[in-house]
Amino acid sequence: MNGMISTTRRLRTLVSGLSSDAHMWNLVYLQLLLEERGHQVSNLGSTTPDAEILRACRTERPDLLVISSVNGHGRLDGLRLIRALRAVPALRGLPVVIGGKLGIDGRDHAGAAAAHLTAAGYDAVFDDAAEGGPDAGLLRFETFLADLADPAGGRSGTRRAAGPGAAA
Ligand code: B12
Repeated sequence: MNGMISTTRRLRTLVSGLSSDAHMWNLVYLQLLLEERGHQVSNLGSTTPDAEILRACRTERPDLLVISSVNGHGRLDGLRLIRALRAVPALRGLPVVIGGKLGIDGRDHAGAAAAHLTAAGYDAVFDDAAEGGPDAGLLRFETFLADLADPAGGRSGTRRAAGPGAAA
């Protein structure tokens, strides 16, 4: 025993795709990842309208909203969603992240897009293009989760870190 007390908590998370995006295995993957780390998941599925995501956030009061998009429209759909969500006073403090294949152009634009999404209200952005593939983003996401579940744990402090190329 070293006298340290673990304060890690089980997060209640909402996982969702965005309105234009029909892909679903990305959502299943994230659900399994979160559940394997001990967190509770409510999965809203693919092609979910913004209004449905906002309704679920208001009624389920999650600790974290995880948005995933891979069809290339995530930068636009994700921007629209976060603006609507942050306009709701009760949801201004809700931690929200977005990740996946958020655009259809290259790495440079991906960095700028991550900065844009963070400025609009995301706590973190994990864009495969900006990260050079999904693995680095998933690793950063795991650190983000660990920080949120145990803020006293003293990891890297990734909250409000947009990702490569983005203004923190
Ligand atoms: C299966 C598939 C489909 C199926 C989906 C069926 C279904 N119900 O899911 C169908 C045929 C419907 C489809 C349609 C389209 N698709 Co599609 N599809 C694929 C495919 C082959 C596999 C996707 C998959 O299931 N992957 C497995 C999951 C587990 O992994 P993933 O989605 O890659 O997600 C990973 C990462 O992105 C990351 N991640 C994702 N979200 C998040 C969130 C967070 C927070 C974090 C940290 C990480 C993270 O982690 C995941 C695990 O590594 C990919 C190509 C490929 N080989 O990957 C194309 C692909 C995703 N599709 C693509 C496109 C363009 C389309 C269409 C627009 C094609 C068209 N012109 O109609 C449409 C869009 C339809 C729509 N309305 O959304 C492109 C997207 C390009 C881009 N964004 O740069 C891809 C990459 C193909 C390509 N190389 O061009 N597709």
